[in-house]
Amino acid sequence: MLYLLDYGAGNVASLANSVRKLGYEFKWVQTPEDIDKADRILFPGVGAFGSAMAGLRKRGFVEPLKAYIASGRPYMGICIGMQALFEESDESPEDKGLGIIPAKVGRFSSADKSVPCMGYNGATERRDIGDEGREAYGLGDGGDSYYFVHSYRVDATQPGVEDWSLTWTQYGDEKYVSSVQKGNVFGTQFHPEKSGAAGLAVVEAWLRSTDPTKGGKGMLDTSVKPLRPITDVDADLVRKGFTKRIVACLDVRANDDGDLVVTKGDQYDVREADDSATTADEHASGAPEESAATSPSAPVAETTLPTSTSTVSSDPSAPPPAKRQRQVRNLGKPVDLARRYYAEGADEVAFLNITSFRSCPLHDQPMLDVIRQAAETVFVPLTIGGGIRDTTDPDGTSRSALEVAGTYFRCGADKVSIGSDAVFAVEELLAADGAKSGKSGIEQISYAYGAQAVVVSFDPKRVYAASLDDIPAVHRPSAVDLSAPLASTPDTPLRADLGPKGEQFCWYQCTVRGGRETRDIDVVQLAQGVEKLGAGEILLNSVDKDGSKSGFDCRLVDLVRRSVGIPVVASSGAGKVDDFSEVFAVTDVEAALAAGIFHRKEVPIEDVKAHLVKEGVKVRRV
Ligand code: 1PR
Repeated sequence: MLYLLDYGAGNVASLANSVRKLGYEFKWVQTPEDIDKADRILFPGVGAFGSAMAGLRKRGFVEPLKAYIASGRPYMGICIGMQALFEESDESPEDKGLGIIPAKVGRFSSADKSVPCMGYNGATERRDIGDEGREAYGLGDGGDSYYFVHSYRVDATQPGVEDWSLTWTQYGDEKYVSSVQKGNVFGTQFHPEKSGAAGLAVVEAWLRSTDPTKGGKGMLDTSVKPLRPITDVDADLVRKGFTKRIVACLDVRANDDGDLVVTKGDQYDVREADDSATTADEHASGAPEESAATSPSAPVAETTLPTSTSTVSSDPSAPPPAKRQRQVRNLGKPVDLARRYYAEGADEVAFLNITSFRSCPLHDQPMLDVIRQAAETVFVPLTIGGGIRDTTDPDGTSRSALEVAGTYFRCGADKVSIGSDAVFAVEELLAADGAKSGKSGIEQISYAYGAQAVVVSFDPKRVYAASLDDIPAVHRPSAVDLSAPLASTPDTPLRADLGPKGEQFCWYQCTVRGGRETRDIDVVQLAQGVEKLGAGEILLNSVDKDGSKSGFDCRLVDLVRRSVGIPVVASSGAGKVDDFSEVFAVTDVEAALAAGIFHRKEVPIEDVKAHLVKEGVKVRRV
């Protein structure tokens, strides 16, 4: 029997889904005795080295696991499941690893690149494994990309790893071990269950070869094959192996009939344009369109699913509404669209819950089902945002942001995205002169699940000024000149993008509650604050550009990208394929996200990727 090892970490559902999809049955390791009983073990390590080893120790799995590996039965470890094979990791020096591989895990240097490393990259064979080895491990023709998400890595030139290295990969200037194999042990630093078809081929190859009932002959030992020097491969080509990511984003909310739909706004207004009408939210609360997910003043009826939330009554005796209401734009069903984007080549899918389900207990949240169903067939990373904060169930049960996030991870989300609460946390950080409280959702989720699992979603708005002197002194250092090229690419012309009255400057003010409420901090303060608190990525929207199809706000993207060492996703304003090549050409941003043009099929993801390839930008092939 195949066993999957779960030590209470993040998203292990996706690997389970991929195994099921490939037609294999499995059991979860629940007790140390299960490890003894297993014929083969798959260890989907997620999160941090320290919490993984602590989780194994707490459950009494460490010694049985060592004995299992020593017995010669097949073992496949993914990410932390591979790193656990080493003696130790700089991530958590006090927690010893399984000590199977006589080397240690170190940290990526952030001098020349973003850390965590988050994205798709190739895997170059370290040995002459030939067609037989490639087939045994599902490694394809060498042109495939796999999803990596990690801050710690095994230096490929470290003594002790040569005997074990199956493939290596380059990120920035560093060459690291991307898969290991020796005897009955196989491990990948990348997540095959998040790498589309190329990754599923790796899982399938291992499952097939280790299954005697399907003719499997056991694991092929590639460690006996001749070693290739790392310098054999053109380093420049390999460096370019790290791809830019294209992210499809789904803003999800309840429409007026109570159905969960993907919607899309213009400057965050998600209702159909109709000047003579007003919004349901205006009827209900006197407030303009908003993200009910974060609004304490949101009407409860707006939040209730599956009960109808319509404010238009079918009761003939009910008083007519004061004004005709504008309908929430309905661009499709969340899971259907996510599947479509996966098939079309999206490198990631983000779901932003922009409605509120505050009358639902956490475990009945409709978005959990959306993630659960999407994760069954979408094998690229899934992010969920909206409402990741401390909440209270209707029965008074308190739910911490950590518990909310953990619930989504267990359904199949890889990352959670925090919006309003991140702004509040950074305000507190600034008020405390940079002293961390340890209590914010970002800190707690990052500590438990790793920085790579915590995205912060920014919703900034431009504040225009005719001169720098008109900008408050505290925000002046992060003001931008809207007529100048970018600091990172001063020789590349960038069109002027002046304010409505010809203003030459602006600063970017942070907002909360879906862009409704401005706060007195700027994007650079927010970016540096969330990085300090432990966020692993920034999803950078722009209220001004949202839905405009006028291109990304490259000045904003460059400003934020230069202020932090974590990856940034450019979002809002994509209207054509050139907008993607522009943002990648003039900024160092790692990924670009779009919503409206993908939903309306105006610009297919395939066209974006084909255009980027033509422009010399490396992207994942599908
Ligand atoms: O504050 O932690 O509950 O998170 C709320 C989340 O919901 C935040 O991530 C916030 O950005 C998002 N949100 C809230 N209200 C809206 C709204 O539209 N009314 N959506 C909203 C944000 C922007 C992007 C969009 C890009 C690309 N929408 O999600 O996908 O702008 O669009 P485009 O390519 O069509 O231009 P919390």
